[in-house]
Amino acid sequence: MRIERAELFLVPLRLREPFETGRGATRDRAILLVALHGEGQVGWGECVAGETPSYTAETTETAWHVLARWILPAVVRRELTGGASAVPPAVAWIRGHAMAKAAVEMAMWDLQAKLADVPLCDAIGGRRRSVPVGVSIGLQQDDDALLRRVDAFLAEGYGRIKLKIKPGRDVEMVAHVRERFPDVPLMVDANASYTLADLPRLAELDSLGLTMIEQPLAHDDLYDHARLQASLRTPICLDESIGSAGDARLALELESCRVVNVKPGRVGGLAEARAIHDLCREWHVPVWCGGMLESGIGRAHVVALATLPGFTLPGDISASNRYWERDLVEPEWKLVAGSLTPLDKPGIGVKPDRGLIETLTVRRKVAC
Ligand code: OSB
Ligand code: MG
Repeated sequence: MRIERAELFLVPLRLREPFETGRGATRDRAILLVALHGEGQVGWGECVAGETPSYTAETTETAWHVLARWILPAVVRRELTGGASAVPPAVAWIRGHAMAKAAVEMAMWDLQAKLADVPLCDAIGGRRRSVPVGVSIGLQQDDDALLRRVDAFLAEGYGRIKLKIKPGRDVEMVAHVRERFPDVPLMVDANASYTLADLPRLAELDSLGLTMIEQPLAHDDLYDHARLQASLRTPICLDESIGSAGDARLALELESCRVVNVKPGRVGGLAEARAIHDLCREWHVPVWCGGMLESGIGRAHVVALATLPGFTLPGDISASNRYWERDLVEPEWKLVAGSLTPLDKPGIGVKPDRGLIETLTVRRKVAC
């Protein structure tokens, strides 16, 4: 397969409400889109890097730089025998920058599926046709505001609630939600804001019937996560700690977690995400698809991934209206009976609204 031309777009998009985690708040996203043109079709990908280097080291600006300077030249007008699976080896010499690489790899998957005239979920081996989803709720002003948000999302049909926590905003806040909603599948995400010294505090979460505690400790601390997991009944889920299938294997061997959050952007693409899914299946460890406040383009890739059989837990894959006044795709992602369903159309299925994207774009680059 041959890419004749690649385009990068930087599209500022304001969230309908700020999203606050233990590591800061986000209101304005800078959506970085990749379009790959080849053999008469266009494949779309989205780079999920944030505006600040607080989740991983990457940012929108580092990703733009590395894409424009090295990743696109490694794939544009080159013979990529094997299509999307030829992308990771072509960019393997570039250390790190998983999100920048993943954007191109995912665009290639879309292009390849479109050329084969099959939906992306079929192209990657997904069998399920509808994926039950949850919602990730940021830190709110106070517990009353949080209870109102939880209530509203449950009313919309989300089947699982994830609450962001941080030191000082944890046990009592979560207990309030649990009291008010005794039967709701509930979990928390600390975004690496605790240390092992907080063990007694984290152990208090054990009595709240949580399905899991996501990334309590530092991104590079598999050892302490294993010590923490040994003292908790609640399963630990790792997010930031898992950058590859190799990391996942280490985490499983060390018993650092009992659940894995898989994000194709974080691990360098759909193939690596699928490798983590396969590995966790062998270990009988459940996985679910995380989200990165993507536009509907990045979301389409995550929905396709979530159709693989091991994704037995609802992911952070919410509908377009949870994030945006107006999404960049047609049709927008809608929640139906607590699920999202990929369209039965080639590739990602949804159509990027090229007119809207061009209107909103503040920076564009063409590589050929
Ligand atoms: O930790 O899972 C996370 C968003 C941005 C960066 C990291 C995370 C998140 C979310 C929101 O929790 C997921 C979503 O709804 O897209
Ligand atoms: Mg997380």
